[in-house]
Amino acid sequence: TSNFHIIESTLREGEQFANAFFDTEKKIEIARALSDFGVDYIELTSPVASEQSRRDCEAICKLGLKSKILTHIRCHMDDARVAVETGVDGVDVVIGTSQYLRKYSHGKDMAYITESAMEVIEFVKSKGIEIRFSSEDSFRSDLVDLLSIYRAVDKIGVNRVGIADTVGCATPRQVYDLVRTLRGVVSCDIECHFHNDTGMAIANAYCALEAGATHIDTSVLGIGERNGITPLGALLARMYATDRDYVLSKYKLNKLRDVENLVADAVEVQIPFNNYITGMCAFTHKAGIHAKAILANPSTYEILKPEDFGMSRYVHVGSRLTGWNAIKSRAEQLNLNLTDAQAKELTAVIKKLADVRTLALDDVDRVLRQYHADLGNPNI
Ligand code: HCA
Ligand code: CU
Repeated sequence: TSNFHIIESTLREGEQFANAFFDTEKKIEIARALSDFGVDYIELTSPVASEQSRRDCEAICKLGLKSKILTHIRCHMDDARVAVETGVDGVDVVIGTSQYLRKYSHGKDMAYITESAMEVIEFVKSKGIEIRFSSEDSFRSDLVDLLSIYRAVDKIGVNRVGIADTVGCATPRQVYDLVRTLRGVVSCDIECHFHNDTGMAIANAYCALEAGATHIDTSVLGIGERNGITPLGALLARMYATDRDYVLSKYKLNKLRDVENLVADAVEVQIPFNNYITGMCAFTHKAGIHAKAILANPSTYEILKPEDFGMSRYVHVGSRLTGWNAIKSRAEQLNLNLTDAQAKELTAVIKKLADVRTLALDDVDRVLRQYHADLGNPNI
């Protein structure tokens, strides 16, 4: 799983999100932010999608970003001819291989698909540009068909082959099996793309890496067609838990929140409350038992260190579940010293209040200060 690469598709898959509209300036701002963050590749909408899409693709290629720039096209010479003129470092080619797509989308058989794939690949390669060939709806495609086309494109020298769970139907075990099988068939890199319709997109990405995939497609906050794909932040959370040093060395994790805010603003959504790493409660500890252990050693209940992501830990102190260790610690933060017995007594007061309604931090602080002041005036 180590040594994975991120193909960041906010500016391609993400543009397929219902709310997404990125003008040139916004695309450039997002591309710069992603490159600065450290993603390996930035994938852009096809230059044949519209005139402006083509111009934007060219403009982003000219920025000289650290990330390599890709565009995403149909398996078609008309598209390929335009793509290679944009200045991209690589082209991601995709064609539907499932019975559904063959019947209801392009209507082509496997022989035709293979032939046009070969033509497009040879052409893009002849321009000295990276090329990836992917099937669409891979998990509802015939396995023999898939493996034979991947074997053929691997032989003529694609940089990567791709698997896409276009409809979000795949499970981690199916992903593991398919990628494992494919790993035995091709020698090139393997890219995977997972939709999240049934909440599998992160687990599937992880399983793909375990099985030998090398590249994972992400988008910021997971935005994409329908409910989207593997979120960038989620994949990084997962991979940080697996190999912290590698992830820390490669990505500017403390910029994650800025990147997410940038995209959230651009597409007019809120960061979900329970978002990986950046959600409002991602590092909040509430129950007394948790708070006590966290104050003694954060690793007890945290596998992600908030400071590695530019975030901070928060110990909730205003609920009926709050324990005295948390109250004592809060008092210390306010420079008010309490004995254990006093902290316990005060905690009982706070729990009683919090049985009526949860207290805000301000409320707790007020009670705390009052209690402390009263200690100096025992007659009041
Ligand atoms: C789509 C295409 C795609 C392509 C994935 C890829 C998918 O929008 O339907 O090229 O890696 O999900 O199949 O996004
Ligand atoms: Cu997709």
